[in-house]
Amino acid sequence: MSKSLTIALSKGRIFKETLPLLAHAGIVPRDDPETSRKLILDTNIDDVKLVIIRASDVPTYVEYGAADIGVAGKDVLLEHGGEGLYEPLDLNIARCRLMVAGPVGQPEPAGRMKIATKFVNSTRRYYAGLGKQVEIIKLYGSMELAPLVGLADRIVDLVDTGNTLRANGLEPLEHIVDVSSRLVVNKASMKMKHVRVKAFIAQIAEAVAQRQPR
Ligand code: PRT
Ligand code: MG
Repeated sequence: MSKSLTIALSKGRIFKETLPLLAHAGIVPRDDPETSRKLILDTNIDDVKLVIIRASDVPTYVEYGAADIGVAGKDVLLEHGGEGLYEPLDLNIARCRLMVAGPVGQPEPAGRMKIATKFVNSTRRYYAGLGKQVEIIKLYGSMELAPLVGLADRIVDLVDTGNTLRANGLEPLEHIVDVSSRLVVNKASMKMKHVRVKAFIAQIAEAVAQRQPR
């Protein structure tokens, strides 16, 4: 197995917030995924490449070894299931909260509530833990719309500033879990590329520790 490193990232907030951490490890991409259409980015180091994929695909690429390392939100990892990969480091970036939200001032309806979300597994676990029977409606985006059009009583979504909820007449109701992005590592890469992967993790950990806590 070659000792090259492939790192899987999504563009947008995770890419932006990971860049300074990579720089601390001496890795600088040669292209900007926001402007380039390339899906594989070379870096200043010959055998280090970045693959740019959907946030929710990162655990799959890393689990199957298409990437040695990845950066994924805890929300995504909770949905994917964590058994197939290592999660050695909390990067403390792209932070937000997974929450239950609903229309402002609307009390909980009697009977089985309808909950719209793309976080089906986390939602199921949360309500099972409360011992509440709910109907989960899987959506792929724009969850905020669901209560406005009568598709659901509540949504489960990520909240940062709360502006998206407010703009749609919704309010945060229950906090499910704090979310931040994690470094994930392929299990075989951790063994076969041990020295290189360990050194990389140590450099990223140092960069995280040096950042000001938010
Ligand atoms: O967009 P795509 O479908 O490709 O995938 P994605 O939405 O999962 O990717 P992306 O890049 O939007 O998010 C990547 C990761 O960033 C998520 O998996 C989270 O771990 C993390 N993150 C941090 C967030 C937010 N903050 C966030 N605020 N992801 C999404 N949001 C959205 C939220 O879903 C809601 O629509 O922003 C809106 C709420 O923000 P506020 O500030 O209005 O509360
Ligand atoms: Mg998005």
